[in-house]
Amino acid sequence: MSNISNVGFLKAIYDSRKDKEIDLTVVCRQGELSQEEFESIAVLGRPCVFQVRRDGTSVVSPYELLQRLGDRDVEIRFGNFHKPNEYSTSRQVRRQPLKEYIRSLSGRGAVKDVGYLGNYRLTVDDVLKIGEFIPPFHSLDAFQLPSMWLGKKDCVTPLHVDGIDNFAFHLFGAKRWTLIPVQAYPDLGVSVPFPEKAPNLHTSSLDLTLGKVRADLKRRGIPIIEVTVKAGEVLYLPAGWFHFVETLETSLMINWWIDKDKALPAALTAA
Ligand SMILES: O=C(O)CCC(=O)C(=O)O
Repeated sequence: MSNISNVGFLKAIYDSRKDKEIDLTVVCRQGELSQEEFESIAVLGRPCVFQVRRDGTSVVSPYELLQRLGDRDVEIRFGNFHKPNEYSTSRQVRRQPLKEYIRSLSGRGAVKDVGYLGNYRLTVDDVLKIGEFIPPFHSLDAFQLPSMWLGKKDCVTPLHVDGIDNFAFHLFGAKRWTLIPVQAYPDLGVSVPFPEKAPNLHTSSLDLTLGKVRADLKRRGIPIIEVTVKAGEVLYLPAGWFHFVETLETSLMINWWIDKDKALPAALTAA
């Protein structure tokens, strides 16, 4: 067991929740959420999956992405980016035209050769070129610039927590999110790799690609939730939830984190 690090919002979130019962259901809505419903879920710090529109415009194709943003160069992650101890610190990055990367996704290359376009910063205008993937419930100034996550089956992001609220729009494909609540922080072998630059990024040394690690967590009674999020759906992931993310099929996700200097995690505003 390690102590919780007093860096970023995590200690405050942990303290506000450590004695509360853990609700392990993710609210999943086949449709939109009203502002009131969202607020009632967010103050409890509960994850939620919903849709922003049901007219088909919340889904795009790789071809449309290529048409709209394909001409730029992007940074692709290579190497053992799925290994917890190497995550963030020793991954390699290569610049490549986005259109080439998109084409490589339909080839037979393995993820280790094709790489993962993870956490690539976009502008709001870039997002609007793809579609109306702007988060609801907050004003746009409360958010950092959005990030794009594009990759093929088997891309993985290891277990970590960002400590700020997140809206993740899934535009094509599907991802499985494994979620562990903040109450388990002391059991997850956590460190803070960049306390100055990214005080809310806390990473776990547990490799959830290994069945024995998952089995051990279950044996120790650590709560784990799995939720698959598909094209057209948005995952609202409140600050405090550790997440391990597996790409199940070629996927595009655009996420928006709240800017830590502009707004607190919703669950802390209720305290
Ligand atoms: O989709 C991924 O691979 C990781 C996404 C993530 O960690 C996040 O949105 O916070």
